[in-house]
Amino acid sequence: MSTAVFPGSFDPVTTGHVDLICRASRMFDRLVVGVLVNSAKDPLFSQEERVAMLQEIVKDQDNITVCSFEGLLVDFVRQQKADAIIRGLRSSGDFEYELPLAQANYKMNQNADTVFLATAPEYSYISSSAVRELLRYQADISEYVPETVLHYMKEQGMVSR
Ligand code: COD
Repeated sequence: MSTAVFPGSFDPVTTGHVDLICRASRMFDRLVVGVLVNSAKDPLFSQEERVAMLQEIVKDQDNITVCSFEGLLVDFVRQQKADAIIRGLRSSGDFEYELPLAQANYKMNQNADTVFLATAPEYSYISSSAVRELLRYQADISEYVPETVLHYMKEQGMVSR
C-alpha cells in the first residue's frame, strides 16, 4: 500500500491546498495530511481548529486522514510508514525554497522522496499568508478558502461577507 504525507501549516487551509490534497489522494492509496504544531508564534487558527477544518473538508474521502505533528517531518513520515512527501510548487520562488528542504529530508530518510505537484493555474496566486493579509482589511476571501473555512470564519465574526 502506497502512502504519502502532505505536510503544511494550513493557517488557514486554502482552495489551493484542497486542490493538491484531492490530486495527491488519487496518486496514492493513502494520504496523510500533516498539520505542523506551532508553525507560527501567533497563528490565525489554533492547531486544533486547523485539524478540525481539514477533517471536515476531507470527511467524504476514505483514503485521507488528517493528523497534527511536531518535530521533524522525516520522523512523522517514518511514523506514518509513508513512501512520499507531497509539496506544491506555485512559482520558481517556491522551488528555490523547497529544493534544499527536499534534499535535507532525503538525506535524513531515503525511504521517502519528495513529490512536487505543480499548482493548478487558477490557484497559483493563492496562499495562506494572502488570506491572513486580506482578512486584516476585511477584503473578500471567498475565492481563497473552501466553504468550510469561510463558514467558520463567519461564525467567529472574522468576516462579514
Ligand atoms: N496551490 C497549491 N499548493 C499550495 C498553494 C496553492 N495555492 N499554497 C500552498 N501550497 C503548498 C505549498 O507549496 C506547500 O507545499 C503546501 O501547500 C503547504 O503549504 P503551507 O504554507 O501551509 O505549509 P508550510 O510550507 O509552512 O509547511 C512547512 C513544513 C511544515 C512542511 C515545514 O516547516 C516542516 O517540515 N517543518 C517540520 C520541521 C522540519 O522537518 N524541518 C525541515 C528541516 S530540513
